[in-house]
Amino acid sequence: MTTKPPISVAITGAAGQIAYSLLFRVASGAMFGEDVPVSLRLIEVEPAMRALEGVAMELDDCAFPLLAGVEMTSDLDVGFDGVNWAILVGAMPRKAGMERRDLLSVNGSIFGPQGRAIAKRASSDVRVFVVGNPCNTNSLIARHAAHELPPERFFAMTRLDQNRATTQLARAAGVAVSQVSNVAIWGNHSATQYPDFLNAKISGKPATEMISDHAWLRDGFITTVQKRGAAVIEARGASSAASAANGIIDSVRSIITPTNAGDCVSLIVPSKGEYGIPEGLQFGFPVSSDGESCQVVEGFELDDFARAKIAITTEELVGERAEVAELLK
Ligand code: NAX
Repeated sequence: MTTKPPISVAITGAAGQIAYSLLFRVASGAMFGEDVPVSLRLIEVEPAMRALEGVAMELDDCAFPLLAGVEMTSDLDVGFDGVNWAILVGAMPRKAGMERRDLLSVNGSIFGPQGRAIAKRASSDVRVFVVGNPCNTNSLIARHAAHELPPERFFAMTRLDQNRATTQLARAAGVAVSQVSNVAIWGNHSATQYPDFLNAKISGKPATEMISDHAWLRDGFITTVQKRGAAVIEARGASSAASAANGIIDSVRSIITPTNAGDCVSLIVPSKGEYGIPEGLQFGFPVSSDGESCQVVEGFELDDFARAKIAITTEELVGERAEVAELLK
């Protein structure tokens, strides 16, 4: 029997498809460890509460020994009360004919109030991990709305992209995925992201030494990773869910666990101007954790090709920030 106090985790979009792959793994101990109880706050919009009740029934029916409690609510003040982690998955998907600007402002009306409720209600050690798209800018909106909290508590997800890139590199080199390290995803979690092969390592050596087809690295590799989400939708008829949930588990674990020496994890964190990225953007960087806090890893080699790619994704994020400027005051 474990005697550790439970970690309280709020998850929005809890009746959605990513959550359906996520909640059961969190409750089983995959996120915080097999000796750490968890208490779940499942947050949904009113129309999804009935479906959420069904999910909660299934959590009951698993009889997870680590699951210390499940609460369902559409009230943000209740949902974020005392939580140690806020995992923000629910968002408004882009609908046909919707401009990016409309999408950003609709999501502003979700992530602004959530940020404020987190600042007001959550535990003083709260960390916020944003998945709902456009996740960089949604995490920027939440961070600004929760200006009482230190900015470095706000993260968003590029880990699914890192994992996708890792598998592509392993396949190309004919090695196991465990041999691939130091894979960074730069910038926006969108089709402009830059998956970095130049600094990636395979069996401890530069990926560019282990993969001779450099034309593929500069083109096919990058576009495969950038467009993988669309390829999954095309094949499955639905967007990535289990792999996204897995990315969330990997991300949180990598924030609370020291990073191996010489390796990095891909996370979206606030820019302090590293690598010339405008300060304040929520930007995908190579990051390392000491188990308590995360730092952008300095010293990555960026050639002209990489700089040009990073400039494109930076420009997109600067544009998104300008479009939600009203929400950042
Ligand atoms: P679903 O549409 O299956 O589920 C979303 C759920 O969120 C719904 O149940 C909806 O009722 C709920 N919701 C909407 N607004 C809410 C609010 N204000 N408060 C609480 N709940 C709310 O989408 P799903 O496939 O689970 O994807 C969720 C989000 O993850 C989407 O925005 C999606 O684009 C994003 N993704 C992000 C990824 C990343 O790497 N950062 C990858 C996967 C995914 O595409």
